[in-house]
Amino acid sequence: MASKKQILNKVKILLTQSFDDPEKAFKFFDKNEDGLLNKKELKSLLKSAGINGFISSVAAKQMIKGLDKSKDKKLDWSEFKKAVDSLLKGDK
Ligand SMILES: [Ca+2]
Repeated sequence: MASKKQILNKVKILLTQSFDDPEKAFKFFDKNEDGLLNKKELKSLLKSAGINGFISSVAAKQMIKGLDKSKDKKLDWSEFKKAVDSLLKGDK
């Protein structure tokens, strides 16, 4: 099973190589344009990063659990940005 570090590294590669900035990535994966990334949208982000099937589902759940400060089971831009900022800085 892919470790959290490997998953985050794949997400980092996707964000830095496929998008000019994290906000564009956020908007791209926010398919229903409600300004939030739900589990399904996050899963498609993970799939684009090369994380498939069962793992993408588990990882999406974990990411929401860890990052969703407002407890609405979705990530808003500030929650997403905070995660991306620390990811790009290489923080744990
Ligand atoms: Ca959305």
